[in-house]
Amino acid sequence: MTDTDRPFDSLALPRFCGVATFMRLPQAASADGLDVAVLGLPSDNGSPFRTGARFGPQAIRGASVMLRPINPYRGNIDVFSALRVADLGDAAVVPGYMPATLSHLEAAVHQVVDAGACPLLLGGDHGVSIASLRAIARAHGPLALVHFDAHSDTWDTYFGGERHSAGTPFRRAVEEGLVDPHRSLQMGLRGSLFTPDDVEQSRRLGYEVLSTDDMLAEGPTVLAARIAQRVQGAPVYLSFDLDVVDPGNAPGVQTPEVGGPSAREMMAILRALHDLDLVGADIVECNPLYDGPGAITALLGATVAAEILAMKAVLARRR
Ligand SMILES: [Mn+2]
Repeated sequence: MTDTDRPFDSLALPRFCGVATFMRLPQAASADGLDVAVLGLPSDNGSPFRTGARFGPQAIRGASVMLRPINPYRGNIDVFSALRVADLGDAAVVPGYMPATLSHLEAAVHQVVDAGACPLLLGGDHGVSIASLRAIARAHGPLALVHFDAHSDTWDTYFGGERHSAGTPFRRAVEEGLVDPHRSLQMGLRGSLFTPDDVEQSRRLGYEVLSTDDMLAEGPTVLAARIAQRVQGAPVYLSFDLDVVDPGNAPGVQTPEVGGPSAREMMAILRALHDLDLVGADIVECNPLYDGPGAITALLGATVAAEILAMKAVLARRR
């Protein structure tokens, strides 16, 4: 690993200088030789409510210049001496055209997987996840989904039969055999429902479902053990919808839901996760048009992404 593989040192060059890549990492044109490739999926074609997540990847990158390379919650690991990571920029999208956008996103993620790198994806609304799951499952087979979200996103159709939106990816993923629901969990659900059946529809698909109250009552350590037991060592796709966090700490999302975990509680849960065989992850629904002062949702998204990198770094160091 050379200095040019590492992020800019913010003790040498101030954070506000230069082009804002994720965590000030080098920018790369392809994922060749990388362990993890950061890729933006700037589509909000799938947003039934507040659009603007198309600006999420750049907002997360802008906030991520704050983050430093050492993770003290995982044995002071130097993430970028354990992993070769670069920022590939954004996938192409076709604003207003969902099928074309999903094809472009899938192709972009597939290029990353094909190069042998793990995609770390910055959304975009949650509708992007079906594209990345298609690309990643093609290489790894059915994935164990570890999904944090205030909503299940397992509805069937929207607006007279539309099958792809931010509210449908995890039903489509089961139908298409991309995730194994019996090794998957959805965590953090809360809030009002369209029908009394909204949560049961996920369980009928085979998912294990935990409400926000269940998740917080269990606590990080017990929850982490439950997740490890559920995924049974299968390749994991972690999908993190920022609306799982309370809108007080994450206002910049499409569909805020009152009464969620604080940023502190959520980070404690993520920091308790170890040893997951992560083959892909997304952080979605960052919408800077509705964000609070200080871009707090974007900063949370960046911090979640950095924690996922650190989790992978620990595994890579051990191998
Ligand atoms: Mn979602």
